[in-house]
Formats: sequence, C-alpha cells, structure tokens
Amino acid sequence: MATKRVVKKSVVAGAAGGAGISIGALSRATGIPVQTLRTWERRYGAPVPERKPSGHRLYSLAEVERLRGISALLAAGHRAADVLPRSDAERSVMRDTAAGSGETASPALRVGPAGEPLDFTPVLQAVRRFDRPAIVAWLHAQWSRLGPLLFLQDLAGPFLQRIGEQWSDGTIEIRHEHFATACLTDVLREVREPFDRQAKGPRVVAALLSGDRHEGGLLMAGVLLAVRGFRVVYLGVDTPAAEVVGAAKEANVAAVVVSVSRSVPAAAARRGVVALRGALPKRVAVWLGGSGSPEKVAGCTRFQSLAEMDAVLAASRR
Ligand code: B12
Repeated sequence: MATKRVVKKSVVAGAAGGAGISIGALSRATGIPVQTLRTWERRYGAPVPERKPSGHRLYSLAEVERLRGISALLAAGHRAADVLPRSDAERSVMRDTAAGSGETASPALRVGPAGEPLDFTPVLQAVRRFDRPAIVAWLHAQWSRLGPLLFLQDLAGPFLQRIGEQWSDGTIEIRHEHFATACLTDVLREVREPFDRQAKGPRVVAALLSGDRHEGGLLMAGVLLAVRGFRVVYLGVDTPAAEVVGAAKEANVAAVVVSVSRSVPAAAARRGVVALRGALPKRVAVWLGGSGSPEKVAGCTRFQSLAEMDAVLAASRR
C-alpha cells in the first residue's frame, strides 16, 4: 500500500508526454537503491530513463513491475549480468524455469545459529561502511562457533562468492570487494598462526599458478593443512613453477598444494599443472583444488572440495 502511494505521488508527465517517475520514486517502489539503478544503467544499459529538460532521469511506470521481476530473479540467485541485458520474454522464461525446478543459483547456506541459512546482510552492510573491526569481529565469532571446516567451506567461500555477486550486481564497487577480501584473507592468516606454531607434521608448499592472484581458496586449504598438523610453506599468489619446485626441494616437502581459480583458462591451468608435476621429484605429491583446477592430470590428486581434502588429511595423519 505504502509503495503504491509513493509511486502515485511522484508521477509526473514524461518528456514524451507519457507518465513518468523519478529515480528516487522508482527506488522506493522497488527497494533497489538509487546507486544500484545508476550502476545498472552504466554497466548493462538498463533500466533506460528518459531525461527531463533539467537532465533528471524519468522512468516509465512499467519499469516498476519490470524491476520487481528482476529483483525476484536476483533473489533466486541469478546474477545481474545474466538478467539485466535480457528481454522481458527471456526473463519470463527464466522465472518459469526457476519455478519449475525449485532451484536457486546461490549456494545453500545452512550455517545460521539454528541450522538455517546464514544472513550475510549485516556483514555486507559493514563492508559498505568500510567497518573493518565489525567484519573481523563477526568472522572471528563465526570461526569460534562453526570450527575450521564449516567456517571455511560454508561461510568463508560463500562470503567471497556473495561479494563477487554483489559486485557484478552493482550493489558494491571494486573498492568494497577489495576491502572485504582483504579483511577475510587477513583473518584466514590470523587463525592459521597458532596451528602453524604447533605443527610438527610433514611440510607442504602451498602456491597459486603463475598469473593467478585469487588466493582465498589457497588460504583456506592452508588453514586446514595447519589444523591437521602439516607445516605449510606458503608461497601464495602468482608463483612461477620454477620457484615452487625450488621451494619444494629446499624445504624437502611431502606435497605441493595448488589452488587454481576459475579465472585461469582451462588450457593454461592444465599446462601449468602438467609442467609443475613434470619438474617436481616423483616422491613429492601434487594436490590440486579450486574451481579452475584441471581434472585427471597424471601424478596429481584433485580434491573436489575442502571437505574431501580434510578427510584424506585426517586419515593420513592417523
Ligand atoms: C576476490 C576476487 C578477486 C581479487 C583476489 C584477491 C585475493 N586476495 O584473493 C582480485 C581483485 C585480485 C581479482 C582479480 C581478478 N579477477 Co577476480 N574475483 C574475486 C572473487 C570476488 C572472489 C574469488 C574467491 O576468492 N572466491 C572464493 C574461492 C574461495 O572460491 P573457489 O576458488 O571456488 O574455491 C573454493 C573451492 O574450489 C575450494 N578450493 C579452492 N582452492 C582449493 C585448493 C585445494 C587444495 C582444495 C582442496 C580446495 C580448494 O575451496 C573454496 C571454498 O569452497 C571472484 C568471484 C567468485 N564468485 O569467486 C572473482 C572472479 C574469480 N574474478 C574474476 C576475474 C575475471 C578477475 C580478473 C581477470 C579481473 C580483471 N579484469 O582484472 C582479475 C584476475 C587477476 C589474476 N591475475 O588472477 C572472475 C573470473 C571469471 C571466470 N573466468 O569465471 C570472477 C568469477 C568474478 C566474475 N564474476 O567475473 N579477483
């Protein structure tokens, strides 16, 4: 009811003679922030306003229903980049398909206090305020509550994904994404530290392929390795194969752990891993993970998930 009133009150004559509403009224009617509407227009060319002689944007009333439909698709887990550029007819097919399958594109988060989906809203608001103490305190509280595996798999991974989705939706900018990623990666280093100090198990090198700068997955794998008592020689992002091999030999490691992000093209990922495997001594195992890691490379073990690696680590330490 309140929404209808807002729209009605703000309707003015459009430049072409039809009725139109301001960006503020459109935002209030749809719940989509003004900044997001502007970002969508810049990135995806939609929604398209007319312009008043003053230069202010004026939207047709039909835009309210259209944007509500778009919001529903985003809430069901679709990304703005997939939804905004489409025609109304294509979006209608997307809605029908989603309703028929009962599926959502977002990962199911079942780590709320009572096993319900986790609500990221407060922490995402803290990201937009650049409130590092609030974000770090929240992450530490979740670490204590969930324990390593659940924290990494069901919280840290989806948190980074959500940040990526919010960037692609235009809800946040690159500066927010960098800031959020930095807070999380700092916490991942911090929680690993006490385990590193006590670790007495085999040494492993942890690295990303040359050119890959996505270290979230590698840091997560590093935490699990340290928790299981492995001594992690962390080389991090963008490491040339020759340096990984050098570290593996000098530190006399049992394994090299490589995370490959989805940003690495498949052929380059396979080439990089094959070259690394070929240059390492046979006694050194190669453990792969990450959404871009190649399947079935001879002499390498590819883990589908952190949980799968953790199960193998637990067994090997026993
Ligand atoms: C943060 C981020 C960045 C940061 C990274 C900073 C940092 N310190 O890590 C910065 C700003 C550097 C960045 C840069 C770029 N990025 Co970026 N980035 C992201 C973002 C938002 C999060 C990445 C992340 O950490 N994901 C979470 C990880 C943890 O997920 P995961 O890799 O699937 O890992 C999970 C499992 O696979 C497993 N796992 C991972 N590793 C391992 C290892 C082992 C051993 C095991 C067992 C398990 C395991 O654990 C994880 C948790 O479940 C994603 C969005 C997204 N949806 O992922 C984009 C994303 C990956 N980036 C993307 C792109 C395109 C880029 C750039 C090319 C952008 C540009 N034009 O410059 C550059 C490339 C830089 C480079 N040379 O690598 C694209 C990739 C597109 C694609 N091909 O699919 C994405 C998907 C964004 C998008 N929607 O377009 N990015």
